[in-house]
Amino acid sequence: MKEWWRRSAVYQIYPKSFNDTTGNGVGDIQGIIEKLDYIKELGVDVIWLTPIYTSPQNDNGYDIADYYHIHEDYGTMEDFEQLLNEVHQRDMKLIMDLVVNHTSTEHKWFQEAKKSKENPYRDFYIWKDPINEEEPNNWQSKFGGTVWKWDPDTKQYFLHLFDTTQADLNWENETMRQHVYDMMHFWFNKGIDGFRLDVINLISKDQDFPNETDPKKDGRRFYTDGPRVHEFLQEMNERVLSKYKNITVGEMSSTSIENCVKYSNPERNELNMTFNFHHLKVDYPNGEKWAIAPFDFIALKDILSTWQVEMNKGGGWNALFWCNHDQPRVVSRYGDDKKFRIESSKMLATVVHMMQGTPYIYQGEEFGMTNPYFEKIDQYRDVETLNAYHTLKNEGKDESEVMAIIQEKSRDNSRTPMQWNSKKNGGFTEGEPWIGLAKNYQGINAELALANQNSIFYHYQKLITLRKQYDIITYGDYQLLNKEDPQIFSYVRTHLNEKLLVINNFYGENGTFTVPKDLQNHESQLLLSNYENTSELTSEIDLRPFESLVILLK
Ligand code: TEU
Repeated sequence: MKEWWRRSAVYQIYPKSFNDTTGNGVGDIQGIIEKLDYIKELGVDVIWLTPIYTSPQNDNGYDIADYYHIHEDYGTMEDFEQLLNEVHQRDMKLIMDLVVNHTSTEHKWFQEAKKSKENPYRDFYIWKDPINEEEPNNWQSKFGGTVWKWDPDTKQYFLHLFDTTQADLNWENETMRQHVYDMMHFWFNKGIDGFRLDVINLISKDQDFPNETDPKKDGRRFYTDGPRVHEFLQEMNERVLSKYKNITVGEMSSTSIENCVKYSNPERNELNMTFNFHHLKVDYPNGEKWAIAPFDFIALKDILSTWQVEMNKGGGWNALFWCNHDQPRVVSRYGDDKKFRIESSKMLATVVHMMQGTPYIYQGEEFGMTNPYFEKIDQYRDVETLNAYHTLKNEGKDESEVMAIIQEKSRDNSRTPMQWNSKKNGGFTEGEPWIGLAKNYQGINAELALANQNSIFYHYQKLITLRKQYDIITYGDYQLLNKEDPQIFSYVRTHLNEKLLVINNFYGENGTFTVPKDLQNHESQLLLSNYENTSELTSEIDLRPFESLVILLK
């Protein structure tokens, strides 16, 4: 349990929206280099870069056309090598995004594969004949519509779980797998420190490709945590990962705790840790993303807590996070991005950073960036959002209703440019940004945050410092308190003879927290709070709106 990454924090960069040095409106690698001191200042140990490989950018780089080259808007391989070197000089590590559930249809493997059924690359992808002149089954794409795309030349369908230009790789094919492993060696040999593995739990499909019989379901049960996924990851570990000192985090779509224990328990030699998304579905009414409902607070506590306890029990390890490039900004979602933006951002940060796992911070989260509240569909860029817009319209919803949903749910909520300062385009670009900025950038930006010792930025910095100072944050057992409390999320961590009490008021009203009997009469020390003058630590603690307290008990 002593591995370095268990007490690390990771910073996620979405290069397209991070920092543009060329004026073309798109972020680039030199832009990242320019900001490394800023990232270092936050205190993180690792940087994760979302895909920077050659790509037609239909899904902002998750559609890779060439794993061995840098996308031209981002720079060159020399720029990348410089970045890696500069990251290492600052004593940080760099992990890349490994997208191997699918490639772009522009990838040369696919270009070959579609030439004929006999092509040696044909079997790198998943092709099926029509059944009764229709799609081979009724599975639904994550981005809407069928997962099957017809190829008129060779008269077969190919599978795409995501966009029609993201063709799923056939992991049953050993040669294909070897090509993936070779590519991973290439990047490790350049000196990278690991990978975030995109939707890695979807790579093994039920080879019968059964029809989904439940009309409420989309077929995902036939490829999520599929039959051979653990075997494939163990093979990848044996052939590649075990040969380097590195960190791996798997992105697990619709997964289970049982599987995440398997993916991340070190004894099984698969990955180091896993992302799951169950805590980010508590605002999906009836499991539906494209609809609006207040979040279910009790469910949120229950889900996060169950994962804390069960992953620990099974020897697995959680990646902790609220935000990434696919999620709306958490302060706009579970916090209050107007009246209590600062307090609620800090409170939310505390909730996950004091849990067991490795925390991930998504660019802009560290100073409380909000959703942009774009009003028109032509301000959105994301393929999933645009598909959803048409689907919702086709269902008969009117424009204002559809836009209200998209404002809350679009992945573009987190993809607007980094707000560096109050200047033109928030200092992101001198040109025309590829996607607009949130209008609030003059009041919410990195420069302002750095200039104020009470900013959200320094709260994150303190959380990371505490993680380095107190073993209990990394190793302590977790127990949820007051499960049914409709306002307060409190939990206690226990390690050796210490306890860490974490109390969070999740709402904009005052509240009271009663310290459980067995935690009273301890010597207590306040490690962190999100208000300047701190509350009195009695057995009944009065909490102000979104107040958050971290208390060490001995
Ligand atoms: O996302 C996987 C994924 O399933 C989602 O988070 C997805 O965005 C969501 O289900 C849509 O509602 C990963 C990447 O993070 C995402 O950006 C890519 O689009 C996707 O894989 C395909 O590579």
